[in-house]
Amino acid sequence: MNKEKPSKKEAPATDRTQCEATLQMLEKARRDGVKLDLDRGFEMKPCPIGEESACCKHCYMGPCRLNSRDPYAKVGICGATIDTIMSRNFGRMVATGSASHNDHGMHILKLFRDIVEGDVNDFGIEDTAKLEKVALSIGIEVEGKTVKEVGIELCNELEKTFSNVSGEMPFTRRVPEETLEHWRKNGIVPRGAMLEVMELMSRTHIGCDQDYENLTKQISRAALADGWGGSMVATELSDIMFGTPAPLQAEVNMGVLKEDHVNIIVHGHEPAMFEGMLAAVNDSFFIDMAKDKGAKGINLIGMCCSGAEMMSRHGVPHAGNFGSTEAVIVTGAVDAMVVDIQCIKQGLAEVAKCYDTHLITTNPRCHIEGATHIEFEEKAPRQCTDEILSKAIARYATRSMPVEIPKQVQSGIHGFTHEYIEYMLGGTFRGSYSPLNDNIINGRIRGVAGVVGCTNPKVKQDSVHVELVRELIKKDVLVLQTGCSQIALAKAGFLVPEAGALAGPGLSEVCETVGMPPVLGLGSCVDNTRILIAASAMVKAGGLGNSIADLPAAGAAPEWMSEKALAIGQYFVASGVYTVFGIGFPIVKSTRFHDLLFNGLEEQGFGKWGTAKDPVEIARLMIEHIDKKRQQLGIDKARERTLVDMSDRREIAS
Ligand code: SF4
Ligand code: MSK
Repeated sequence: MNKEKPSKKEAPATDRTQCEATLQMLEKARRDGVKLDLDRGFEMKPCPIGEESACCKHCYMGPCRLNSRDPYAKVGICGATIDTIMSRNFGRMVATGSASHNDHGMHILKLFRDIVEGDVNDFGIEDTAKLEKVALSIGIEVEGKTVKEVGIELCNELEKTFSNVSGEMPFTRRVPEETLEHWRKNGIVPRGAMLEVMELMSRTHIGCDQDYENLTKQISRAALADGWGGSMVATELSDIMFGTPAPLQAEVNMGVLKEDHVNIIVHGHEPAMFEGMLAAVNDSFFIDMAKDKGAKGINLIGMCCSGAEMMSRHGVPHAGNFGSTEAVIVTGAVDAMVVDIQCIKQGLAEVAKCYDTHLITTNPRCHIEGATHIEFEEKAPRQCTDEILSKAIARYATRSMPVEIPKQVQSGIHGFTHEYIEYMLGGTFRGSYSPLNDNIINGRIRGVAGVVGCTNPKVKQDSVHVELVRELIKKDVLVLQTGCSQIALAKAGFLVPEAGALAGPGLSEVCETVGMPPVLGLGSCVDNTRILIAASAMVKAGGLGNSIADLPAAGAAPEWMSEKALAIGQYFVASGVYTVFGIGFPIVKSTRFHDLLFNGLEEQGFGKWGTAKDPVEIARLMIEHIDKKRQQLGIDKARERTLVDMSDRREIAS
């Protein structure tokens, strides 16, 4: 076993995570002498200048370090000011995040084209109704056309999402008119994602765009090319190919592992390989092979975002979020961890080696030193999946590690979508967002919050997510969730209708009437686009203003870590949403660029950024914003009346 030396000063493991299963595994890893990311994160001392983005290495005259305590005291060798340096650094992070989601979206589009053109036969079109709806939403006529004809037209149109060099991205047709017009006036309507990311990279080169305000426009444009571009393509086409989720019951946390089964975990972001694995594990040939080796069956489990996506679509059990991917291997029960792209820690290779687990990479865009690479090809998925199954079953037969599986498992309702919210609140024949808007206008629901994003070992895993959401629902704010945040709340038992009891009086009444949880899980991090579409539908339903910026809504990523999270944050801000990040923000305060992001953008009619570490403070900022929007809409008094009425009714009833 390859072990790292334990650190001399080890803080209690209870400081690292709120998830009891992860805690148990962290303690076991420490006993086994294996270092996990949760400990590495607390031990790493970040460079204070880098943490605030006050340094630049965009050319080799530098690197140049500015003083974040006195940010205007000096400039870089080329003369770049702190605002130029920070906006370029921030822009490059957003560019990377947008590139990641667009890369994902482009591969999904390629698979979709291969399916409709008949080049891939192992996957098909599951949701033809959604195919037509999406086509119609961007102006493609469907009347009298075959699925193949509509599919090809949709491919041709959506390809422009990536390849356009002028004009407007196809899905911008879904943006509320006033919001879109505002983007046009400010010159930030995304054209094509490749162009927007390329231009942002080019403009951040030494000696190019050295006006942080002008650069921020391109940062917004590249971010919008993510949310209304590649991410939206990924979500919509994945639904069409693999089925649009609808609420279902699913289990979350490490207790989903089974000691007497072959356990295979799939972790990453693209659904195709996971779908391939799902088909393969149900093949009786492999089930018999597993039984021959003494297992009771094959247990396929998800983690992180592809896990959230497969759980939403098919109810596949989920073992945990980003902060638990190394810890789960410590169980000794994982026969194979199979990964594709994004958020896959290199540290997994070392932990997998220590616990004799197969770590298998499957995607040509993501190899990991020390992992076994078995490439997945959509045209022949079984070549990859069958080899993985053989390896996992063989590892089960020769398990040499003691197995310790935490007992925690939490059942909850997952698989909400913007389509289902419309149906759930409006009914089968009159599906509509009006009932949601009505409940916001009458004040039972104070507003809507998107709480999303990663976990980050700089803070106790899951704790900020859970306390923030607890606070929001207590104050009658309906919470929409995606990604690793959704998994944190699922583990904490919030994704069940009974959690309505934790909500304030207005929200709990709505939850009880509709039979829904106060926290709705919408899937993976690319599925944040479901929130954008829901927000647009709320604007279109009427009564809450004319643009997304008018809505009593706010967003948060309280334990963010990835560049994708920053791109998501920026597309929400540019779309009109106040967005609060926890942990910290990579910008020096008291600078003009900071002021632009945290105040100026709102004054220009967009959303704005906020930041706070404490979950109660994040909730306070979000609620203050929601209340400000209620006041601007003139619906603040209605809430007071409704809540007084309800407490009166309760008093009479008791
Ligand atoms: Fe320094 Fe300017 Fe080069 Fe950046 S671009 S490293 S600030 S000289
Ligand atoms: S996986 S981007 S840690 S949500 Fe989408 Fe989770 Fe954040 Fe990765």
